[in-house]
Amino acid sequence: MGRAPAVLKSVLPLGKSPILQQPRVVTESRLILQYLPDNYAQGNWEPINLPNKVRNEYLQEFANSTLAMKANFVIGFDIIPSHSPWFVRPLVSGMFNFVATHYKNDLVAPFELMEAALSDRSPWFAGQKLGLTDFCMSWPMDLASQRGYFDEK
Ligand SMILES: N[C@@H](CCC(=O)N[C@@H](CS)C(=O)NCC(=O)O)C(=O)O
Repeated sequence: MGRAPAVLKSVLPLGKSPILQQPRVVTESRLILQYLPDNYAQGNWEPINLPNKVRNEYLQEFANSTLAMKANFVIGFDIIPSHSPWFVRPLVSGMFNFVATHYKNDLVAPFELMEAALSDRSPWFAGQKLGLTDFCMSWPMDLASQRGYFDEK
């Protein structure tokens, strides 16, 4: 928090990134991700049939709410010890590593659901071809990957 350049506040009072500025201001990553294919992908990211459409709707919501929320919970507790003064760090680590581990375990079921969603027939989270859902998954999964919240093997 507080790391975004102050100039962003001139576009959006929250001063957060990402912000799409042209041809009009669009904020919130989910809306930006929707805006780009709606205006530039010429239907290429559209689900190819009803089952893929239903799957897309569900997994997009899952990525942006369930998965992102759980991943944010883990990182929220995970970084507290390294941001606390050195003299209380052992105590703080003892307390917050415990909570972070609890929330890391809470990610196991969502990861299993994601694993089960992929198959030879549906190799993308969007279904039979790449779509918006795959990009929505990328933020929480990048976070989880960089922080080592799952076994990539
Ligand atoms: N719900 C917003 C979240 C925006 C947000 O929290 N952005 C973070 C980066 S991912 C930020 O700008 N952090 C810098 C800061 O808070 O100063 C979205 O999805 O775009």
